[in-house]
Amino acid sequence: KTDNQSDLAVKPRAKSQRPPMYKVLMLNDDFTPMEFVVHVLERLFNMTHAQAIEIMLTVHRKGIAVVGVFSHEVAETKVAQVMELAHRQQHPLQCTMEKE
Ligand code: NFA
Repeated sequence: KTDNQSDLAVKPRAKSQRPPMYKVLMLNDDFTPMEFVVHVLERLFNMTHAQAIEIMLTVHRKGIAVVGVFSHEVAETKVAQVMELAHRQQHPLQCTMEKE
């Protein structure tokens, strides 16, 4: 018997698909203090002080940088937490997310 006509036709295996991941991006502005951005990166993105300074300076120089890649739910939470902290201190810091 050939495969296609057999009684036990084999279904194509569903491709194992990983959930889509989302980049969290931080944007530069002229007003948010550098040390506040460093604090946010340490506090919410579990970076060391050295890593946080490096990423903050990348945002400062290039205008934008990826600060982490997460599931949709975690990325949304991180963005909301950054915006909340910034707003509470009246800093205009902006954070957004985009599908990888
Ligand atoms: N550009 C800001 C300043 O010179 C620092 C900054 C870095 C702001 C990264 C936002 C993001 N004080």
